Amino acid sequence: MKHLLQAAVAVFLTTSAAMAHDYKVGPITVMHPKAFETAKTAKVGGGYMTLENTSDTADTLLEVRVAKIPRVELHLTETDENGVARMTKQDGIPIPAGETVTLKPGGLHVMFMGLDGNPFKVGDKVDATLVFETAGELDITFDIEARSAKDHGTMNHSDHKDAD
Ligand SMILES: [Cu+2]
Repeated sequence: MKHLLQAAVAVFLTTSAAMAHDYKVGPITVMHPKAFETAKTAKVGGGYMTLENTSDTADTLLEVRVAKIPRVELHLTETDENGVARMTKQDGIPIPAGETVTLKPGGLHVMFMGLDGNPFKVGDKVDATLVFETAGELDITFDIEARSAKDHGTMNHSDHKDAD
């Protein structure tokens, strides 16, 4: 009986953790890392997630490493007064003490570069390692999701140059 109960608890814990799709290292929680499906000819894809820092010390996301993708950068999309959006490479994404930073289309994002011929498909998973300045390294998985109508067209990465 005792063993049965332990097994049931273990299954419950495993299931709820998988559904939550959150990751934790020290005071940093990474929520729902995802990327959208890409066109067959796309060279780049965007990665999004929410980063929460519950400590009273600031941290910085320095780097995202993906074994199977040649280059991964951190980008910020900004729209100027003429409505022209441009992306600039960031040396890191600061996560202030006690604050939550959301990477989303049209703002801060992870840029997966050099996808040529290897598009993201819905249901695929991209294993990655996040490197934080203070909290250290954290293995996460980006879920590839369908691009919703709401997100579509918010940011067009198709003319983004691979070499910048
Ligand atoms: Cu970008």
